[in-house]
Amino acid sequence: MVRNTATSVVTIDRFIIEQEREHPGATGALSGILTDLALAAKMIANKVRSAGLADVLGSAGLENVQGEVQQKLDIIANETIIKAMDHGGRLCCMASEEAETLIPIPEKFSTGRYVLLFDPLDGSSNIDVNVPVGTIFSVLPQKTDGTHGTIADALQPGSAQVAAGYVIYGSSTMLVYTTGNGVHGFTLDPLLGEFLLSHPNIRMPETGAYLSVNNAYEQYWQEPVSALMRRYRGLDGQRKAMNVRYVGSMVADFHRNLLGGGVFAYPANAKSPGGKLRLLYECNPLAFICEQAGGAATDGTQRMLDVQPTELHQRTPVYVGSKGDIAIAREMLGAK
Ligand code: AHM
Ligand code: MG
Repeated sequence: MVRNTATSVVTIDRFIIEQEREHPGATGALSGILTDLALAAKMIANKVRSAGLADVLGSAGLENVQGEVQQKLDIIANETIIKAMDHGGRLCCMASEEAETLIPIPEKFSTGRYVLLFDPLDGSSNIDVNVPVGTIFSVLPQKTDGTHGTIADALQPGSAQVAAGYVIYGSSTMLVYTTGNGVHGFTLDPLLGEFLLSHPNIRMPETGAYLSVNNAYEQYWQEPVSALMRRYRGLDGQRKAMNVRYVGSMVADFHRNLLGGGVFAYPANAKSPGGKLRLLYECNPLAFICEQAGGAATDGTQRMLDVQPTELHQRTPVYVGSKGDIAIAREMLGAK
């Protein structure tokens, strides 16, 4: 008897359309945003792949072989996303970690009812040493009435997100996203140029093996944070020791912990009293994904997704990961 052992091949486009069918009232706008983001991700992946050749082709500020001026990769990624997303008629505005103010939709294009927030290339200082970097995105519904969005549309708590995701440019390129209906991962087949469903319905283990934190800041942490980290590392005898794994690229550290279980933490410290990472472009999208995979996230005082943002580039402390381990953080930090 010949058994069919083949698993079905599902492209991201088909998966997005099938998910949309489960929502009879859907207009297709959100699906269109996700499809366009997948295209932008492929374009950025191409650039990241040849980043090591930047010196050969011409370094920043110099002309490359085509006579074009080379730009830094995070600026290129930023422009790639803007160009892929501004003309689809689905967005009312965008905001990026690389842009100081709101990015408007040009007058010549029609607008839609969604807001896109993104970090085009997180961990970009790692590019030169060939460590994975990532793109992070968050989609919110427009809450004001005008055709063009305002800052109020971007300053919504993470619980208002209708979609969030990230792309990791690692040993393979993966796109992971949620629309509030589980977390699904797609791996880019470089020959086909397609993202294929490789990690359907990702679930995060209840407790984890990995702790991702920059221990160099230990001397600047307040005592409850130090005590929490000692707990995670098994030094107070209350918990099995976690392994410390810190790449310095949030997407890479988060991705490992999402699949294997664990905690990513960037606490406030005396040098960065408000934390370092951005609420809108980094912490909220990853918190949404984490919750959807069965995990949790806190800023050390309350659920991350409940924080009311007050400014576009707001920074926040963050503890995101396996539910059981974040419960320990909440208890030891006195969070809600
Ligand atoms: P960036 O947005 O400027 O790239 O900074 C964000 C990065 C994260 O990816 C990473 O977790 C963190 O900064 C590392 O910071 P540090 O070197 O202070 O540990
Ligand atoms: Mg960043």
